[in-house]
Amino acid sequence: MNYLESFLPVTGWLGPACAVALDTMASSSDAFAAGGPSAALNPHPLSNSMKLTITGPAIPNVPWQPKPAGMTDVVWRYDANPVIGRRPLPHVTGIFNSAVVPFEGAFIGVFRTEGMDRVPHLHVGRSPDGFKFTFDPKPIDFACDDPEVRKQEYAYDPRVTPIEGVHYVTWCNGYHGPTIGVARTADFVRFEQLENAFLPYNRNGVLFPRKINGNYLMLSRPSDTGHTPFGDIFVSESPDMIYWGKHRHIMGRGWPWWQGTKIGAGPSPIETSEGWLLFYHGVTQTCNGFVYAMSAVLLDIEQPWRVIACCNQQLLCPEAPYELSGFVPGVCFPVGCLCDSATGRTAIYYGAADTFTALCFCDANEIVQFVLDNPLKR
Ligand code: BMA
Repeated sequence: MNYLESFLPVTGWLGPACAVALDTMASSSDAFAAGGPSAALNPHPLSNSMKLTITGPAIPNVPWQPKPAGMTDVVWRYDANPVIGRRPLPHVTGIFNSAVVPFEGAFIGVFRTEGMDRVPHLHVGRSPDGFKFTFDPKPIDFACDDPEVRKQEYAYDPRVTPIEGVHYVTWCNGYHGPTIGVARTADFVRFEQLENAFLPYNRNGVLFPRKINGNYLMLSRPSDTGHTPFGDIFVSESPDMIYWGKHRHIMGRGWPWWQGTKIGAGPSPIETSEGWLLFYHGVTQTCNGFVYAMSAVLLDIEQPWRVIACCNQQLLCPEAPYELSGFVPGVCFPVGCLCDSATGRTAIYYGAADTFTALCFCDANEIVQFVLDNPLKR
């Protein structure tokens, strides 16, 4: 067993019957006694009593595949991955780290597209079913009256967040170094670019899907100009999506090893009765470079800088061939998430090896339970 495998979910914990509703799910934390100093010993009382409620759209046509028989992990891959393969368009080396949302009964998204010069741009893509996509051939032409704001040396890792009927796009925007670009659209045809949210250098700007106490909230990860060897998740507030302040630290890199180097928010958080469910990436450094994996954390609803419980292990890490072989081997980078509030069925779009777009699935009920039962002890 290598050191990464030593943090994988313990085989045999849930067994084939684990895709059950939260209120009927039995917990067994004993299996985690060997999981290191952060292993949880006491299951959260939600296990046997309450039913989780999820606030968000019902997405009856959410892309979905049931958990494979015998699967003991709480996150499982689409068996026909990747959904966007190598060289998906002429003159395009890859489309990855991209966000998808439900739109008018189908799906739409903003996609990181890299050409033969490897400079990333954002394109709109559409899908009838969330599995097969077509892409606008030209990058998004953001409308913006201020030429200084419109300067965009590159654009990558977009997130799309609907708030009060408007879709906001946030991305890593090249303005004398990476910062967080912000735009809004009503129709995915016209995009209005707003002020960059922060001074450089910053990455992984992710909006909450509603105002909290009257303000917009954005997660971000202050960084440097390169392949940043550090990084914690912060949250900032804005009354108008222009001026951002009240910066609060949410959580830091460090322990355990899978997230020892840096962490960053993934898709927009999902509102649940147990807190905001945030999927995020964590990075560890190896003798072959960085390895990117995914986990989940629950944040307080009204004060999301307060962590209710952070999972004590990664939930998805590079194992599949398309995650291990590509431009940057060893990357699972979650960016988009579709959660059906009626069932908890959740599809997560993640970039694989900075080359492909892949899908994985989970039950939000089960993830919340798993995080509560297996919290990181810092
Ligand atoms: C990060 C970002 C991501 C990328 C990841 C792995 O710093 O640049 O876009 O997927 O590195 O290369």
